[in-house]
Amino acid sequence: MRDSRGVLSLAEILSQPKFWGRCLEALEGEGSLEEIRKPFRLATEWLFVGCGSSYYLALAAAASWNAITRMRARAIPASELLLFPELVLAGVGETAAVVISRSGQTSEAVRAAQLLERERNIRVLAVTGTPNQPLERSATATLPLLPCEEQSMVMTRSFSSMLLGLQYLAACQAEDRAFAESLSRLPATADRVMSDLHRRIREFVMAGQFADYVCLGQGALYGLACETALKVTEMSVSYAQSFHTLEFRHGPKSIVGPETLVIFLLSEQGYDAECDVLREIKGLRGTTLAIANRADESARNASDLLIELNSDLPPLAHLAAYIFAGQLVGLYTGLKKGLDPDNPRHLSRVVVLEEKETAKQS
Ligand code: F1P
Repeated sequence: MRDSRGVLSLAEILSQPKFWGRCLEALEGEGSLEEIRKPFRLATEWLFVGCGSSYYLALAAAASWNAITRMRARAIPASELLLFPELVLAGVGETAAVVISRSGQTSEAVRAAQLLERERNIRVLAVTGTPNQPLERSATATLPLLPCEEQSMVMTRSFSSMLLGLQYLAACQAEDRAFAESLSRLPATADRVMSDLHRRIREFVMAGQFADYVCLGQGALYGLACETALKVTEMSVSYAQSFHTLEFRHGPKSIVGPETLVIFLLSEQGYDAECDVLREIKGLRGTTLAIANRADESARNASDLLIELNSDLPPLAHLAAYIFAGQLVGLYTGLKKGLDPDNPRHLSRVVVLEEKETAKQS
């Protein structure tokens, strides 16, 4: 009997470069998304909302929105808005919200959209991989993304394609044709990065013995570091944590040993300071996997495995390609442990809460 464990996730991970190409083509076909953006034209600040992977996507999307549109943007989990609306909405100006959900059915995400629209007069843009679901019906507008058609329980290409869709929208908002153009060149770059990546990660995971996993990133990469930790946790039922890279020194580094795999998502802007941490963790005999656009000799020497994107695109335009390695570490670690990464234990594809549960929250 052929071992079908993880087959769905591997196919969806490897499909990302081509799927991105199709998603961006479909968005470019919509022009600069003027109709979609019209209801939000007065907004001076943006709130990005989601749950699980979609919250970590919101973190990366808010950072991208800040950088591309120069408008104030922040990310919060939907539950925080439902349980502490005053905390989240205190002192806000003319605000627009983006609610993200692969399924479009997650109760907290749908309830958050309804609270913003109906009780707080804040217009919501829905971003989802599944059309015609409650989230879309609760929002003022929906980003016209290709359906993600993801069969695996865990989010991989839905995560990265929704992030790209929001980066494209930010470029339209900022009338930044050059950034939109650089996004359209990303699929080719990603295809090259992905070409032998899954073989290298599989060999690295199979050769290693890890008890703990730590994922580090700064700026827009922090959201991807959180998602990397979640992928390792979900797909391999392993203990994984995420931190801002330089924060790791302030206590958490006490866990480091040879069986600690520390995954560094090295930015270009913070490269020197982040590489100081990489060298320090290598000095503590941690096992290090570093992902960078281009690395120097010293980073190469401090990495047990180094993945370079070698991209000529602006840093934010190749942001999404930093997620591949973490997705593959989660997948191959799960397979190595005899698990099925397509169906992590205890998880459901969508977290649907009974009405009373969400009512009590409002
Ligand atoms: C969010 C989510 C996923 C997680 C699991 C449960 O779903 O938390 O991130 O992997 O599948 O649901 P969604 O709101 O994005 O559909």
